[in-house]
Amino acid sequence: MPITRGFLGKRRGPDRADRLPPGQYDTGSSWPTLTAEATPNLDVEKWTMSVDGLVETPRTWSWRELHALPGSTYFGDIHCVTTWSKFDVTFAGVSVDTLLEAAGPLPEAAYVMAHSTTGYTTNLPLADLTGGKAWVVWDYDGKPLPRGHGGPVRLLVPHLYFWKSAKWVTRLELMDRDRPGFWEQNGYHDRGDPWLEQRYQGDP
Ligand SMILES: Nc1nc2c(c(=O)[nH]1)N[C@H]1C(S)=C(S)[C@@H](COP(=O)(O)O)O[C@H]1N2
Ligand SMILES: [Mo]
Repeated sequence: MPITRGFLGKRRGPDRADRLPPGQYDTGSSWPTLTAEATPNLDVEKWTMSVDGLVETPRTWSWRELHALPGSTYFGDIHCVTTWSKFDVTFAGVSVDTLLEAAGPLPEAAYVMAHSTTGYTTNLPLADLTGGKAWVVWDYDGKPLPRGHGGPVRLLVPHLYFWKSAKWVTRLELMDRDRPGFWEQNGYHDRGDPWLEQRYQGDP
């Protein structure tokens, strides 16, 4: 079948249908807000980012110190377990690799609990936070991250369902075994890979 110029002209990068994990729809330009707790008014002068637990050297960065680290940007898609996906988003901040390298994970560290200032938690395999797959971000589309979306700072783990991207993140705790976070205790999957449709406990 001949492909017309008009059809090709509408395409941006890989086929958008191929970028939609099973059971997801494209939310377009809208970006739903999903928050279990009250949105905090986080003061960056008091906020700190820590990496602790099973590490050689527990580390804590102030807002200013975090911004002095080499920056890193994500451009791509995000996927929420409530079935919306959003294409072509840009976040900027620092790679989680940079923070982990500074703290030095111990050999027995295999899982991480991400903690928010609000008490929200979510668990992840350490391997899902390394290798350029996860960020601590404060900038969305070239502007400060909106408060409702976790501003001034959130975790970003875009290859997993978005509940793993803890808003108002303040701490990454390295652990030797997996422990369920907030949504995971409430029936959601411990890993949450959208391409495997790991939505609930018991899914593959
Ligand atoms: N602190 C905190 N982080 C959170 C949540 C939350 O309720 N509290 N919800 C999670 C869920 S279920 C999703 S889908 C995304 C929603 O992010 P958004 O509101 O920016 O779309 O944040 C995740 N991070
Ligand atoms: Mo979600």
